[in-house]
Amino acid sequence: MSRAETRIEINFDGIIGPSHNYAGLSPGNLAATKNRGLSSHPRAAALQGIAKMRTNIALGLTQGIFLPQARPDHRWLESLATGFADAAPHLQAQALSASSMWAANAATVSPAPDAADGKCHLTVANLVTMPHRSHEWRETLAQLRLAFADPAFAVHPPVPAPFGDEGAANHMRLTPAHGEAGVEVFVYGISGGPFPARQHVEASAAVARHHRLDPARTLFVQQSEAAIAAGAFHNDVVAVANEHVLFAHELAFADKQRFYADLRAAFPGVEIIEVPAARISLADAIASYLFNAQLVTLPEGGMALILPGEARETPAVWEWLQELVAGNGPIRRLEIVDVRQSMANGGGPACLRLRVVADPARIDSRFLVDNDRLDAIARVVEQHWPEAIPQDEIGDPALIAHVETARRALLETLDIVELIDS
Ligand code: SUG
Repeated sequence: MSRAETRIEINFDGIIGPSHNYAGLSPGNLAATKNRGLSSHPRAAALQGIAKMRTNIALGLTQGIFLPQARPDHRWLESLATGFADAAPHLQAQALSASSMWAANAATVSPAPDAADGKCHLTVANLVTMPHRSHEWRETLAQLRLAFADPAFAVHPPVPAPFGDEGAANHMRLTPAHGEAGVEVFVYGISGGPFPARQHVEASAAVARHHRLDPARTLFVQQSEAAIAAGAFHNDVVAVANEHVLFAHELAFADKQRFYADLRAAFPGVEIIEVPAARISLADAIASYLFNAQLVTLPEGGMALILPGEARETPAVWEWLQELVAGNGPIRRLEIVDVRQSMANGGGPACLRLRVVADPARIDSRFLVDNDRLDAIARVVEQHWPEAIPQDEIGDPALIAHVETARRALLETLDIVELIDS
């Protein structure tokens, strides 16, 4: 017997793993390369992530989690015919990275109303451009297959290399309301000056086909080379969409006139809020992560931007935001969160979450959280997460034992033991 689906947006945040560190592994990500070599603070990092989830819950939003992956990734090292103790330092760092915390790069999600078969589709990102992220997909796939095992979902393995795919960070959806059909926008790069374009159009097109999207409601848009060259290694560093609102920097797209025209033709109700470069430079937008805010619809109506503290500290950005909320537009509220540990690796509030529009009753409830479950997670973090990781200690066997024990304790506490050896 079928029952009515109650489709809402759920934000799944990656819990920041115990091996969080600053190895500077992502060229083109200015924060990560600038902070290379600093000591990281995994415990504070994970607690900041938990506090952000509590902010979402306090706003009345539904919150989910993804678990940290097993690090170091011994299987990946084995496939390179080495082990952690013997591996070259750069391979050790790549095997140990906690980068799966940035759940916006876990997968691309197309909600059921957009797909010809009426299923919610998720395609795991291959993340092939950066070695330290190229091995995330296997555990991500296992985790998504567990969380979204219900036949309401179709979980696809990654598209093959060499076509780079970085998931939802390069995907936007515009719709009158989350549970209704929408227009899906896939943003790809071709070149970015000295930096790699991580999202390839061939990958985006393959994801759209897997998701059985209607070509009339699917757009492929090139990110501007200037944005990538300025440090916008993903589209979600210069643009974000929610329901009928697109919020973007003037220089985000290669041919914005054409994109805006195509978008208005496909969805006449769209409201485009563009930030002029004369008010906020690309450099300020990227340093403050203004566009890496979570743009969310509040249960009482209206939208809020959940911003990193860095946005408040950047005068041009904060001034512009004050004018935005004082006006009569859809964005009425600003919430500031402290995710500095993640920000120092180039990951803001929006990087840390994957949006899924679905009926929560269809999702494995172990992946949904309320404040009590967050309390339990925080207790494990406080007890087990390393307080600090100095960069010159990442090869230390004692540290490795520490992070492996910590992750196991979390999975046992949450009773998600299937993923321990996934
Ligand atoms: O892929 N940083 C991540 C940040 C990802 C942010 N995600 C979104 N914009 N959606 C990246 O560049 C740095 C890790 C290190 O250098 O150790 C890192 O991988």
